[in-house]
Amino acid sequence: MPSKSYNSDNTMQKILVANRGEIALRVMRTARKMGILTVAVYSEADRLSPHVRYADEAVCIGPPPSSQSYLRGDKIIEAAKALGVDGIHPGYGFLSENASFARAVEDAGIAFIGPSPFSIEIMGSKLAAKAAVKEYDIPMVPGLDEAITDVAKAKEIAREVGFPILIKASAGGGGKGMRIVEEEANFEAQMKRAVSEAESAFGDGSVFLEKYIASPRHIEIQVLADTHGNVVHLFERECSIQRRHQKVIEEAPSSILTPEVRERMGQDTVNVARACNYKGAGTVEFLVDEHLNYYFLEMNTRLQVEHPVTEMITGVDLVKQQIRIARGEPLDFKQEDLQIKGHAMELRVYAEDPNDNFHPSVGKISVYRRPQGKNIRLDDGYEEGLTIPLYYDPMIAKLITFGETRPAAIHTMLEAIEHYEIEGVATTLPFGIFVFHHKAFTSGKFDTHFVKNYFTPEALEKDNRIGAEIAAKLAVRLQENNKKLLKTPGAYPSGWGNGKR
Ligand code: MV4
Repeated sequence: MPSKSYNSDNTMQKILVANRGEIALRVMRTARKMGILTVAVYSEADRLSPHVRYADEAVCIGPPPSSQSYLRGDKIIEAAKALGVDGIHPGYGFLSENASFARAVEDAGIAFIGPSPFSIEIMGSKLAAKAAVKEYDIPMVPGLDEAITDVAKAKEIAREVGFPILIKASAGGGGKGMRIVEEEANFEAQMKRAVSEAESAFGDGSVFLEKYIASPRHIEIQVLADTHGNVVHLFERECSIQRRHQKVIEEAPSSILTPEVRERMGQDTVNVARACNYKGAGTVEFLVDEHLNYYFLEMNTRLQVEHPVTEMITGVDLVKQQIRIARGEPLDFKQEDLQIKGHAMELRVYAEDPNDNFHPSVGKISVYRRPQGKNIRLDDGYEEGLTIPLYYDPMIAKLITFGETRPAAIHTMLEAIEHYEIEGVATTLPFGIFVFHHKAFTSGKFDTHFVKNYFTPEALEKDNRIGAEIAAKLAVRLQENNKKLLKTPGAYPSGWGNGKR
């Protein structure tokens, strides 16, 4: 079904970005570099936002709540038609994995810069995804990969698979609707709870069973697929440092994969993409255990928050490739042209207070000074004097650093954090200092339980003192050093422009 309005004379002149904040800006920067005009949409809460000022044109689409603005696909398409837009980039979150929206965009004769509604739909259901990849021999967690409601039957299967068992809601996501069952005696009660929870939370009580992997690492692989049958993977990102299913720190490559396992996971990722006739940028998520056994979990059919670490180690601009693919052009490179160069870290800087259980700390950013320098990339969506609205995700920025080695990337991250000044709201910057100093993190011996196992606000206090000392020493060193270290204008491995507007 060639629903694309693409033809070789039509190179996409104007793109609307159906998103806000840092990701809207990030997409528009690449569009501009490619000579494409940009259209921003914004809610009444975002009138003064950088993404609105950066765009060539901007349209207000409604009141602050997402349900009345950034989730209003109809209004967004209407604006796109009125302004003669020929491509819509959805960013992440909001409408990015909404198959109906993707379909409505294409029906309006506009290119959806992302996969087909068909791929989005399949991968949107964990069970459909498992069924789709079945013929490709992708490793999956032992269990039962179909919905089950019969408790007695489920118990029998659980016994065969072996405890502990994880019951997952088919319609769940982000850790919602999961229940661990440690032993057979608890199975019936837990399953009944899981079903009724799934019913009330998702309106769909179907659940499935998996062996519970107790201390996994979360490793995902980036994939790009064009409309000419070329599919390549861009290696892995490790996202094990998360808090209640919210990622906080990501890196590429992972410190534990061997070249051999990386190669197999890459091949499997390409096959997952082929299994759903994928097109565009996507990510395949795996759980990896302590023996480096890995298991396919799901596929995310969007550009991910943490995509910059992949860009840093491969030199590929993922948004540029997304746009090229949407225009029907082939990928710029082949698998054998890609290699991992160096190491990248990303810290998500949230307006949340790590001293107060990561409570959102929205309000006005009274002081905002960016760290800058070689090997530092900052993807942000705010400026000094702006207010962080309470209506959306409270992420202020992504601080990304690069190094020849993992320790070098960590070192540069700690320096960058020290030179990042944000006042007026509490942020996760101190939490970043805690993690990047922690032995379990620096040694690479950690799993998805890192935050729960090691983090306390008291540990933060100690780090703050160490941080102050480091900052004082650095300031002295810098003066002596002729400001060379931190004032060199951005030099990314791939020549990334770090310049803000
Ligand atoms: C698991 C698991 C252990 N065993 N599945 C959490 C979110 C969802 N995408 C999958 N998740 C998990 N599935 C089995 N069979 C542990 C998790 C999990 C997790 C996964 C990735 C990153 C962080 C996590 C934190 C807790 C649990």
